[in-house]
Amino acid sequence: RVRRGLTLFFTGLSGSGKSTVARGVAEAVRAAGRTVTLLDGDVVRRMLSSGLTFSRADRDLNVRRIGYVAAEIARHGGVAICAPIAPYAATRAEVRAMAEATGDFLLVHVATPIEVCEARDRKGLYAQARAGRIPEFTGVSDPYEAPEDADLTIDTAAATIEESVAEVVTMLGEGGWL
Ligand code: GGZ
Repeated sequence: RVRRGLTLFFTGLSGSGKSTVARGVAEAVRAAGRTVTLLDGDVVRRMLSSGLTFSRADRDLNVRRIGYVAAEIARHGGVAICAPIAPYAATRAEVRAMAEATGDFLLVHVATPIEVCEARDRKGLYAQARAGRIPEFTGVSDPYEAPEDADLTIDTAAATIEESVAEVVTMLGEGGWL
């Protein structure tokens, strides 16, 4: 059976749980027999977008690069799972349009409240941002435009990681992507 390629795009704040959920979903989709490529924020910033800052222009460039690679993966029938912050609605819309030209596109909003992300502060970045040491930090001193076109919204403060992963996997199963 030939299945359509898919770009599964997670968006959310730093510390929202995007990467953790994306990794869990990647594992489950792989176990279902599909070819999966995980384009995680950290790795992309190192391998595809090294040298870019967190200005709007550079974030847009980063997110477009991710979208382009994902769309190519989907063109060949793969599942591309992306997990950048992607704070701007217009740029996400561009990526959706690009990805829908070569396959399917699903947007998952990881809507964990900022208070929770900040309380977790696994890398100490929120504390640094509050102290003014990181100038354009998303949610603190830089915008995050919550999506109005999400195919699914999850909240890792209200559910376990396993439950969050299961919600995404259920959507994929129901839509015929697994
Ligand atoms: C937001 C920043 C910033 C600023 C460094 N704003 O929790 P993390 O550490 O691992 O995830 C964040 C990551 C965001 O990179 P993305 O490529 O996903 O962002 S975007 O989609 O906007 O291009 C955070 C770290 O980089 N980080 N400085 N100023 N996050």
